[in-house]
Amino acid sequence: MRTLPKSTDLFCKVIDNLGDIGVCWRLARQLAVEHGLAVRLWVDEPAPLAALAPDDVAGVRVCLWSEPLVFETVADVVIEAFGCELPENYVRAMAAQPSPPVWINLEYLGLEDWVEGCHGMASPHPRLPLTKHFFFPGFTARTGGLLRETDLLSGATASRRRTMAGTPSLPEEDPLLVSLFCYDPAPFAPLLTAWLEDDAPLVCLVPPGKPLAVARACLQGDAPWTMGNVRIVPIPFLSQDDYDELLFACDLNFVRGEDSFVRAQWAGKPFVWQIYPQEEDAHRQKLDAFLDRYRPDPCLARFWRAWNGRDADFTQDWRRLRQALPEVARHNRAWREKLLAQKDLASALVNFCAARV
Ligand code: TRH
Repeated sequence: MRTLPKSTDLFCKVIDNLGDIGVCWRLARQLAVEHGLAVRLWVDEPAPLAALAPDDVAGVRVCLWSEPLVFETVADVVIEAFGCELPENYVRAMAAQPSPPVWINLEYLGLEDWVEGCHGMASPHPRLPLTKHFFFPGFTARTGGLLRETDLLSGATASRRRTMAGTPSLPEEDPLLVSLFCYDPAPFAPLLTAWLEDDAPLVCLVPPGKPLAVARACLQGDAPWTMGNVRIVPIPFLSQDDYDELLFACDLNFVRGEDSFVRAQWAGKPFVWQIYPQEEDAHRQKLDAFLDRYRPDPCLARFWRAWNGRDADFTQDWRRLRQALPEVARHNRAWREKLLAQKDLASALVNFCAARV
């Protein structure tokens, strides 16, 4: 009979931005709520978590990661998120257990084909009787899958009206509702020009931080900004659950990094992805690798590349994309169906560990 793990220690370092802790929180919550594990989420900087996840969740204890780590027990499953390097004293305690825990290195989302070959690979510790396993989230059955809560789609009752109600004095016509989550080099100025040259009414909701700084740099006066048919409306930073709802509610989502990118795919709405920029343009290959899998309408692929810094005529590219949005939405719903056939990441992780505890 397989033994199921009962407890997990999940270690997360907040490097920059919100993706690392965003992914770790979702995983911690799902392991506790859906798989009954006692989860300790060790994080070196808890402040961003308070904004993402304002409510406590039964089964998840958030603990401050300080060195040397203060702990009493070692969990059955130890997850090192994104190669964050476990505290030395904790690793020694792992090795001293009568039966050592399952040690998982949770990797960043894998986009390229080589990920299948590396998913699940074992790496023995050079000195201690411990083995670390690499676990890659990804888009195929031979990877660890994607984070997806069981009730994500059944609970997706996002109300467009509710989102709209939060935006003051909207235009009379039914505008295209857009959310904008991006990094600073996003070419928002030419996009805004394209929106202004287009006749379609549009409302763009902008969260605080980098997205608002990007928008503000192109605008004058106080928010909210209205220019012709276009309104740019700052919104507060939302909890993850509310942000998910926003993605379901909008007609077009600009997302970035890793976690919001995956959530936009579950929302099944048209989205534009700004990939996390890497040295020597490594991210461009990843973007192309994903486009090869996802195979969207060519005008969307072109728009994504433009949004990620390639040469573009935004006026023309935007007009084409806007006209193609119903088709893009259809394609995304079919893409979502395909992804739904995969096991979700938390279940895949629990199965992987159950075979090894
Ligand atoms: O913040 P990011 O740019 O994170 C990035 C990536 O994960 C990248 O891979 C990693 O290397 C780098 O961090 C260090 O984008 P991402 O991944 O979309 O994470 C944002 C999180 O913030 C996500 O969990 C959604 C959440 N969020 C909210 O909860 N409320 C909000 O209002 C917004 C705008 C986001």
